[in-house]
Amino acid sequence: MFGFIKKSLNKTKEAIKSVVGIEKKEKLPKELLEEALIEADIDYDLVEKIVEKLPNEVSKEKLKKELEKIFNVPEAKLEINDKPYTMLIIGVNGAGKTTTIAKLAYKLKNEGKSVILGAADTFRAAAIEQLSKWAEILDVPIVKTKQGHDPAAVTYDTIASAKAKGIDVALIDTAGRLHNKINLQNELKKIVNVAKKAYENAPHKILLIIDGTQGSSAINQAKVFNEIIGVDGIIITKLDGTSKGGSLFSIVNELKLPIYYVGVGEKPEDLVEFNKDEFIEGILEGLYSE
Ligand SMILES: Nc1nc2c(ncn2[C@@H]2O[C@H](COP(=O)(O)OP(=O)(O)OP(=O)(O)O)[C@@H](O)[C@H]2O)c(=O)[nH]1
Ligand SMILES: [Mg+2]
Repeated sequence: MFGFIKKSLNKTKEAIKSVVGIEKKEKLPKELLEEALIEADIDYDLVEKIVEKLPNEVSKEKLKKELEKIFNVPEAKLEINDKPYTMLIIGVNGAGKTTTIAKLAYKLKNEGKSVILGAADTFRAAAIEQLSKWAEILDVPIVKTKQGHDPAAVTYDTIASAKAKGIDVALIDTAGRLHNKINLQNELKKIVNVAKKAYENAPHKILLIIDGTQGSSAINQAKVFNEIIGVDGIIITKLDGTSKGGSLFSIVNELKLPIYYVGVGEKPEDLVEFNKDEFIEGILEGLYSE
C-alpha cells in the first residue's frame, strides 16, 4: 500500500508549494519554511517549536529530524489477540465513523476474520439504515434496534452475539453529537460499562475518528473525547480531500496518541495504514520539490 499516503497529501503539497515554489531546493530560508508549514495547517505554536533550533537556512535532513520527533508516540498496533475483539468507534457528527467501520470490516474480512457490526448510533434512523446497507454490501451480520433505543443495549447484544456465534471482531458505531458534553459522556461511559458486562475485556480499542478536512480545528473536540472516555488511537478521514494534511502533526503533538489509519476516499478499500515515514517524506517532497 506504499504510496497512498503520499498521494493523499497532493492538496497539502500544493498548498506548501504555493508558498515555497516548485523548483528543487537544497535549503529553505527559515521564514519561508515557517510560512509553508502554517499553510499546511500545522498550528503556529508547533511551527515555532519545530523551527526553534534550526539554522536560518534549513536542509531537508535537519527538518526531517525535527518532524520525526513529533511522532514519538506509542506505536499504532492492531493485533486481534482476543475473541471477540471489540472496537468502539467514536467521533463527532459526520467525521466518517460509519464509513470507517465499513472500511475496517472490509479489511478484516479480507484478512480472514469474521466481523459483526453493532448499530449503537440509535440517535438517527438514517444512521442505522446507513450501517445496515454496509452490512448488506459487505455481507457481514449486524445487530440493530429502533431509533431512540438504548445504544448500550445494542452494544451488549452485539458483543453477546459475537460470543455466541464465535465471531472474531465486533465493530460498534456510535452517535457523535457533541452539543451536550454531559449527555455524550454519560452515553459513552454507559456503552463502555455495558460492553464490559457482555465481555470483561471489551472494548479492546476505542478509536477516535477525526475529519481531516477540519485540520487543526478538530483538536479541541478530540481532546474532549479523550477526556471523557479515554482514546487508544486515531483514524483520520478524508485526507484525500484536504490541503490541511500538516494538521496531523498538531493532532499527534497535542493528543500524544498514535494514528492507526487514514481514510483516503469513500469506498471500503480506501483505508490505509498510517505510515509516519511516508507521511513526513510527503511533506518534505512538497517543501523541497524532490
Ligand atoms: N473523501 C472522503 N470522504 C469520506 C471519507 N470518510 C468518510 N467520508 C464521507 O464523509 C461523509 C460522512 O461520513 P459518515 O461515515 O456518515 O460519518 P459519521 O461520523 O458516521 O456521521 P454521523 O453518523 O452523522 O455522526 C460521507 O459522505 C462519507 O462518504 C474519506 O476518507 N474520504
Ligand atoms: Mg454515522
